[in-house]
Parts: sequence; C-alpha cells; structure tokens
Amino acid sequence: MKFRTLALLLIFAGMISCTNNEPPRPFGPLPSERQLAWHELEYYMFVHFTVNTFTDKEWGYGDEDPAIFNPSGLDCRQWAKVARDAGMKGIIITAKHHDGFCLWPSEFTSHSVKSSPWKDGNGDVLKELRQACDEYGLKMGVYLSPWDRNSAVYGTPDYLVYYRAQLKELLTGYGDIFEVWFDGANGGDGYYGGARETRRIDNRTYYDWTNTHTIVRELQPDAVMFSDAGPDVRWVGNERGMGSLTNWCLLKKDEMYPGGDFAKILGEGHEDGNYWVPAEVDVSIRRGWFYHESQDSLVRSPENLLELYYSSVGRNSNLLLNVPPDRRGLLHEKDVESLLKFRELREKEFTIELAKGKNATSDIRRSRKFGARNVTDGDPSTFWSAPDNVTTGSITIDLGSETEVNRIVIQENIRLGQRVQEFTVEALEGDEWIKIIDGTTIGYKIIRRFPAVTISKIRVSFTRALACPVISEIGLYRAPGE
Ligand code: FUL
Repeated sequence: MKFRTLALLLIFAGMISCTNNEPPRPFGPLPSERQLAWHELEYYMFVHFTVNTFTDKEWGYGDEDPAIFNPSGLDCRQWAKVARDAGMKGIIITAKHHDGFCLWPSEFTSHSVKSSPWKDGNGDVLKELRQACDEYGLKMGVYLSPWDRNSAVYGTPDYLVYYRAQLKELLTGYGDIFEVWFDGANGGDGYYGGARETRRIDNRTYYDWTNTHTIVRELQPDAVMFSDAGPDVRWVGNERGMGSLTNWCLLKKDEMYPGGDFAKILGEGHEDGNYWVPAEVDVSIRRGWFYHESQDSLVRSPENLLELYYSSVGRNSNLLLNVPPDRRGLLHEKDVESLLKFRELREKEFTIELAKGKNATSDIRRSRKFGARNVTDGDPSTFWSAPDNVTTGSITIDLGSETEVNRIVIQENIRLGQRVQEFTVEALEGDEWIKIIDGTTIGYKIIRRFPAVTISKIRVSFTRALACPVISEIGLYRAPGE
C-alpha cells in the first residue's frame, strides 16, 4: 500500500512539474510570422508623391498631363538616408494614387513616368527607391490605389484585370516587398478615360479582394497587407496619429471591408475578434499627404512627433509617418530637420533602462522557468507567466535603491496571443504603495508616461485577463522633464 501511494505521489508530482515547465497553450488568434516581423518594425516612412506634387492638389482628377511630372532633382537616396537616420525601418511609396499616374513604367498604361519628361520618359521611381532602400538597409512597401480616376474601365470587371496586372508588376519587379497598402477611399467622380462622370462601386463586392490577396500571398509570401479591414494590418480609424488606449490586435474582419464605416471599431479592435489584425497609425508630417509649398511653415515639430510616437508605438500600434517629397523630388529641409531632432528627443527619452537586470519577483508564477526575472532580462523571447486558469498576478521589480522613474514599457509575449484586459502600476514610496497608472490592453508593446516618482520598488499587477498573463518585458526609464 505504502509503495503504491508513494508511486502515485511521484507520478502526480511529475505531472505537475511537467505541466509547469511547459509554456501556456496559445490563446485565441495568433500573429503569423510575417505579422510578428511587422510588429518589430514599429516606425517607417510613407511617401506620397505623384502628379499632385506638381498640381498642388491632394486628389488628382485623373486628367493630369503626365508632362507635369518633372522633378528637378529626384533622389531616392536622400529619402532613404533621412529615413535611416531618423530611425525608421522602411519606406512605403504611393506607386499609384487615386489619379492613376504610375511612378513606374507600367506595361498596361501610358499614364506613367514613361510619358513624362523626367529622364526623357526612361525613369522608374520604384527602381530607384529599391536601390536606395537596399543601400540604406530599409524595407520597401507599395501603395497601389484601388480607386483609379484615370482608367477608362474603372467600375467594370476589366478594371480588376488591369489592377491585378499592375499589382503583379510591382510584386515581381522590385525585390522583397514588406507591406502592400490597399486604400479604402473612393470619391466617385473622375476623368475615367474622358468620360468625366461619377462612378459608384459597391465596396463590399466590386474589388473581389479575396482573389487579389491570393496574388500577394503567392508572389510575396512575407508581405503583410494593409486595409481598413486587414487581412494582416488594419487602419487605426483616423489620420490624426491617434492609436487607441484600449487596442486589441484582434478583429472580426469578416464583418468588415475596405471603405466601410468602421472608424470607431478599428481603433480598439475586437476583444473577441477571431483574427490577428493589428493597427497601423498613418499620419502626415504636414497637413496634407502631398507636398504643398504653402505648408512649409506647418511641418510638425520634433516635440509634436514625439507625441505621435507615444500615441502610436506607445499604444500597441506601428507608426507610418508620411513625409512628402517636394517638386525637386527631395524631402524638404524643414521636414528633415524635424525628423532628425525627433530621433534625438526619442533617444533621450529612453537612454537608460533602469529595470534591466534588476531583481523581479511575483506573487504567483507558473514555475521557476517562467519566473518574474524574465521580464527584466532584456530578452523578449523569455517571459513570466501565471499558471493555467489563473488570470491575475503581480510582478514587483526591486530597483535596489531610490530611483527616479517616469516611463514604463510593458510587452506581452504575443506569440501566445493577446491576453491582458486590465493592469495597474504602483510604486513603493517610503513604506506606501501608491498607484501611478492603470490601463487596459497591452499587446506587442505599450509605453506610458507619468510624472516622475522617486521609488525603490515598482509593482505591476495584471488584474483582468482572458487567459493566464504572459509578459515578456517590463522596462523603466527616466526621461528628461517632469
Ligand atoms: C487616404 C487617401 O485618400 C489619401 O489621399 C492618402 O493616400 C491617405 C493615406 O489615405 O484614404
């Protein structure tokens, strides 16, 4: 009898330790490898450039004479150098905007650089950008406007054949593409090969997105696709640079379509969404998306860009910052200055990681292997986790001595899903735990600011979660100022 009890006990103990040394099972929809790579980019450049740059418009009608496209000193290497020096990871270019003019010599239309005086019609902006991105170690993405106000066949099934043929050119002729941007805008009226009329399409059905998506998957399997409703990356629902404080990477995307009226939902996503579709914040450094000389005095300041950073990257979103080249084909000096100063400001915010390597403990943990020390080890692949079915837990970081702190960064291990619904951060000031901030979702990363406190310990409590919390990193910083 005794022997049997002992054997059972050993088996039971073995089962427990075995379970506890296993990571939690993934919960809910998960990011794909291409989405995981996209999350890590965080910040990259949007480039709006076309005939509008020369007509001083935001939306071209489609009847622009290609002869007006004639940048005097176009230099994609300047764009790429600025992007690299600004700390950006890639560039997405408007290969074709709503006016239909193509920045590459498409075989399927003459409404392109081919018909412009720039380089005697032998130029190719996409090719130059590819070379520049390679030189400066940047990724490249393309925006191909589904709405085409130049095309005579827009609104008929033939347009889809044209659109897809152009997409294939972009996906086969210019190396690896990291993101394909499908815009949802459609204003109806246009030149349409001379018809000059209004053409309405049904956003839900006309573009037959499923078959277009298949082309991207086949030709560029690592590229993410952006639109209002994904499939891989979603619009954040505004162009003001505002990510949502509550931001689920999850979305019921089957209920949505590009160009629909979903702005409010897109900010927060769906807590019970059935796909992983994280938010991207697209915003311009100027009032317009295209360059207008009249806006030279309206370039966002470095301080304003830092605000955008906190309201995008700081809220579990990527930041796609538009910097429009001018008529020379260069990023304007004012924009460049702002971007580079913004980088300096940003670096000063995050100079010293105060929690790194510091002792961290938790009130509960899955096992030693998934202990709290993993959140201060600087390695995002290791993590702290609570046991299965336990949806709360607190991590305390001991800074060793009284330290001034005013920024916190928290990351979930999103490979296992997004879980946290609510958290609080408290600090030990003297003998008292004082609440500094509370919040809702976390996801890939959040960064929160608070007035500087002098503390020896900080406690982060996950107070509500969809499944046992899985936290990969907690960082603390002392940024300049309050
Ligand atoms: C919008 C477009 O209409 C704007 O011109 C711009 O390209 C912006 C990024 O998306 O839908």
